[in-house]
Amino acid sequence: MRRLQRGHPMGVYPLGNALFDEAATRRRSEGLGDFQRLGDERVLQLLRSLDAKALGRCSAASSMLRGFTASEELWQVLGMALLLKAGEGRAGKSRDGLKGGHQLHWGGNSWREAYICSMGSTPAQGKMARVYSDVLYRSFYYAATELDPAWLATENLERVSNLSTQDFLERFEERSCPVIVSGCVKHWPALSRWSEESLVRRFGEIPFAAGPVDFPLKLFYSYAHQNMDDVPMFIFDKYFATRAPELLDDYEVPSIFRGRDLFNFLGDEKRPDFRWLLIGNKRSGSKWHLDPNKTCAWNAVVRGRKRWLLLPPGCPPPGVHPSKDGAEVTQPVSLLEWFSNFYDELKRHVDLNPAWDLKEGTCGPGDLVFIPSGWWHCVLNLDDDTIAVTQNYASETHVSSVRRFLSEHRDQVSGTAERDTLAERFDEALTRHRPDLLFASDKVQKPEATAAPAQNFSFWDHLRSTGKSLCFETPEEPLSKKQRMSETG
Ligand SMILES: O=C(O)CCC(=O)C(=O)O
Repeated sequence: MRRLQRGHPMGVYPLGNALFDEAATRRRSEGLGDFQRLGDERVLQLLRSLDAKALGRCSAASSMLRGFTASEELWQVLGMALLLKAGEGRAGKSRDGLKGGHQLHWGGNSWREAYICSMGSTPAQGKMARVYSDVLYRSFYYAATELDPAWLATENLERVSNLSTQDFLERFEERSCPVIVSGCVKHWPALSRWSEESLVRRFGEIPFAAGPVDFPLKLFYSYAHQNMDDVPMFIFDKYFATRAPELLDDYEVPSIFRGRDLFNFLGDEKRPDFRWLLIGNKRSGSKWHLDPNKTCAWNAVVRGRKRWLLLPPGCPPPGVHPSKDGAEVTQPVSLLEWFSNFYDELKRHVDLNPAWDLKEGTCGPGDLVFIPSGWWHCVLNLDDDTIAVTQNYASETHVSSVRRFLSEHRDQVSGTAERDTLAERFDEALTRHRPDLLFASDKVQKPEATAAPAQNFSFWDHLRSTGKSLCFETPEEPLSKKQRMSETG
């Protein structure tokens, strides 16, 4: 059994624990009043429509509502709204004059505490809610469970070093094989220049994108060290080259990729987004996905370690649901929830189906992973202050599938405001600079990579194949008689 690192700070427990508390049902009905008939998800949904003041008033009404209103998801939305307004203020386009209004400060250990402190108030401390709810407990459980060493045990992603461009092309890119190139970027100045301390000194007030909001870097690190999120936010910023151009002096495109990106012919302004800075703490990371526009990518680690899982084209992992046309990918669970509930299932499936060629590996500082076009991948950061740079590119080896994607799936083209015309603009650029490729790829038009028939797993497949429901296990503190009989407030 994986161990919890701590108990829920507001006294929320899994629903099953209510069996041992005689007063649980009465406390719920009295504590929720007219809302007692609603399921927990519905109650939470109602609370989502309240502002911070109303949430505060509700929380004083009963211990049950104290538990519900402490839910981090409610306060994260409010906190992110503050960040968005601060961003509008910075850009000088705040509609409601909030420029110079409340800024988010990361005081405390949670979005709730941060928000309340940012408003100049002090969060109420101490009183535990003693609420039994899987809906409320679930995110805390995945935020507080230790990583399972079994998730990190396999290393079958090929690892090479000192690779020439020719070798790389012949052995990996042309064959669509992922690989870790050890020490590929160990000479980058970034390896000695980038860390929390030095980056905050250089760029502490500069905003970087994490999810839908921009965090000033200093605030981001405060958040990253002290949050209770099951999906910790991390910096994934495509604008870093304009926001902090000095960062470009600290790294270079590795020689095996240099000068081979055909999208370069479009110029920096017109090409699709292609480079990102990534900074995150342990447990943050990227859910299963495919890279945009059928590009290949490299991802180089500057600090910390990243755990990689990759699956070939046409092999979506269990718990991940691509739509029929591939336009949407739904992974309803968080990354850690996926590892907790689906990793073992994937391993069993891989044992039975050799086409599901699961590759697993860990990259450390100076290492780089190559992700071929069309490969599924997810990434878990294993250390605090994990920093990486990633770039996507379109090269000669897979230009035909990129061209086909751009012209046949225009609505799925991403990373550019002019998605409808990217196919023609790319072809024009190739006509000017590499007409040979245009001609060759017109003739080749390889069929889409189909290493194995696509198969989706549902929640019910999970139940059928494992016989297990998704359940939480938690250590329970013994209840005192007083707590068992405690009344609603
Ligand atoms: O480092 C990460 O979190 C993964 C980035 C990634 O997978 C991507 O950019 O496609």
